[in-house]
Amino acid sequence: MNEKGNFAAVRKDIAKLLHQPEYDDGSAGPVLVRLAWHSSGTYDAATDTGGSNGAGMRYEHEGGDPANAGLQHARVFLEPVKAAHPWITYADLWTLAGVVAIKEMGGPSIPWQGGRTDFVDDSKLPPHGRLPDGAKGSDHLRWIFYRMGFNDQEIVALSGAHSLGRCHSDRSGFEGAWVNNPTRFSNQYFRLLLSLQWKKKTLKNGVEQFVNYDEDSETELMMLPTDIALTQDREFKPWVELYARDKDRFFDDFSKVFAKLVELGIQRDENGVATNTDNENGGYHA
Ligand code: CCH
Repeated sequence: MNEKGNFAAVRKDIAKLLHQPEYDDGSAGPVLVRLAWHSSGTYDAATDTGGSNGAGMRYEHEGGDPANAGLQHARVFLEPVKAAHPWITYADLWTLAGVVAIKEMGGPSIPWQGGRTDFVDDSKLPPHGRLPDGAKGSDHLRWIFYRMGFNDQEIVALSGAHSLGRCHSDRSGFEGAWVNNPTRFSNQYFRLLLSLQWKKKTLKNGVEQFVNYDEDSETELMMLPTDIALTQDREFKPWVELYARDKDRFFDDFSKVFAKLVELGIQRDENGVATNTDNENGGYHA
């Protein structure tokens, strides 16, 4: 069988590399989800710039955005998969890895289509500052996500990805995990947002976040100011409440919105082939 286009084989190899006993909580999954999100979340609908096409994070302009600190780990995890399937573009590999990781960690199946290119169009490069800043509030979240074309419900659904992974003081300055089992996709993030008492804490580096310390288990969980903002905003809060009590609804909505996220800026012809590969526009292939 011709290996080119065999995304099922790529999916299998991504699933196999998730188990990383030496790394974080033992899984590459969360950081791969963040790679998929940050590669896509630079999109600006008004100017049709940014987005996953081009895999611009390979280069200093985008890879060097402080918001992307730490994502080199995710890219390195995926190098053996790229080596085994050299026909796949990085833009497809990074978005597919997020989709596979979510499923493997117990999350929903997410529709995904290949066809992104690694062609970097200089006129479409996103400036720094397109990704959200966890120190801010709900106005900032709307400013960032409306720009991509998301609404309030979609903002809250996407935020549920914080049931995965953790903050690292040497990457974002924040520290800790949102939930007790950060390698399991669930609606726990929403349940804890509502059920625990969150107290402001200033870390040694001066960064402010919210924490809950449980004396019985001696564990501290955290929330970003942007996470807490979801419970303090009249439009966001009902969605937090809905997703906290209805896991199936959260999984359905998350699947749709993550599929939309990784498609931002990808134009396809009627056969599903991505068409925005303008080679004459001063871009370059890697
Ligand atoms: Fe996030 N996220 N995220 N996030 N995020 C961080 C980590 C993860 C914000 C800030 C941070 C989404 C939305 C937001 C993941 C998925 C998503 C960190 C810690 C910060 C800070 C980084 C570090 O130190 O390593 C803010 C602000 C927003 C605003 O909405 C969305 C949307 C998604 C995906 C759908 C995942 C997964 C992680 C864990 C990464 C890891 O390495 O464990």
